[in-house]
Amino acid sequence: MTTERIRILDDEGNLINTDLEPKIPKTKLKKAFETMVLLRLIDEKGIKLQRQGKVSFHIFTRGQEAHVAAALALNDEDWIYPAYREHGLALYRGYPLEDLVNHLFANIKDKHKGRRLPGLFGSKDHNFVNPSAPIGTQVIQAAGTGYGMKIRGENTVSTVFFGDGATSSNDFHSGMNFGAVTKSPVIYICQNNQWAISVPLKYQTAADSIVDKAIGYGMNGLQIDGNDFLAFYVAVSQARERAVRGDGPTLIESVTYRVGPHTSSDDPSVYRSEEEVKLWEKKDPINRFEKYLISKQVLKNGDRDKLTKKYDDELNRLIDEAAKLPKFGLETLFDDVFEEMPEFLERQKAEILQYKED
Ligand SMILES: Cc1ncc(C[n+]2csc(CCOP(=O)(O)OP(=O)(O)O)c2C)c(N)n1
Ligand SMILES: [Mg+2]
Repeated sequence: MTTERIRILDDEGNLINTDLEPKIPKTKLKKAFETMVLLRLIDEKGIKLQRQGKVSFHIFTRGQEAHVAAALALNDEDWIYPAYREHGLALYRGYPLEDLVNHLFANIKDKHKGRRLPGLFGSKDHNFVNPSAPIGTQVIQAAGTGYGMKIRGENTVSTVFFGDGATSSNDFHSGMNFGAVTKSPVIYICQNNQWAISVPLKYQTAADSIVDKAIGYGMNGLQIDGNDFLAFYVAVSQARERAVRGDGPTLIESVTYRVGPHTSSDDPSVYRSEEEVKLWEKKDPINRFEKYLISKQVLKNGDRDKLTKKYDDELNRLIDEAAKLPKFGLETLFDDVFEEMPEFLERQKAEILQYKED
């Protein structure tokens, strides 16, 4: 069995479900659209910088930009455990673009001191937790955070994003079960983008759909068109209402597609067809949202080009500045681990510094 998929906009961006159409202030809609346009540009620039050897790695959000809707449906105090394609949530919450660019360059201003893969960033100020590289680990972390919120009687929720591939991990099971049994305020969002690098969805589950798993854990389940901004917003809003009411967690399956490669290290042409990608490009979340916003007079024809130009200029400026800055020295690898550095590390540090001088 599969729950009915929530869709409010059709593939072209026409409103097809007026009953479910959410009332969102125009300023928020506009800000969300701007964030999505910015994400697309970050992808375009990020991969070029990686190919030029200026940054070491790029991870794509292309095709999955509708996740920004979750930032509008949540409160800023709610915690977000991202996977690694949810940059839009941090940006919408005010994470400075300059910090993101410096992080991508792993330069001296990188808040993560060059120690994390570019794109795997977090921010304590924005309740946006550092992503974990091992797939799925954030699911159980988010469940624990939700349980903590419940014990403290806080009016907040813990939200976790993960991929279809992550549903095959042990942590998915533990995290889903723990959240459901403790009736904690957790929102589990599976970005089912059909692929886990080169492994297609059919090898992740024998179930008809990922949302069906909610039944087995005894929790609420919603399936949405994950390229439909409005459906994303409505599902997260509903899940949040339930969670803070004390009715427990929800699993949201967002059916979407990873239009870009897995990362800058991947070549998807060796395992999937061009036709499949083209089919999904027609369901582009930004185009659909733009059409809706024009119909609501939030945007005008031509506004997107102006926004793109504005962010293009801003990104170029930040990139130029970031590229000029030096990297953290090798010796900083030894910082922040022990309050007092053990003798064996002192020795290793001295050895490294010696090589550096050679
Ligand atoms: C435990 C673990 N196994 C394998 C990997 C290598 N790996 C990195 S991303 C990835 C695919 C994850 O797919 P999915 O959860 O669908 O997320 P997507 O990349 O599609 O957004 C894999 C297998 C890893 N990081 N951690
Ligand atoms: Mg996937």
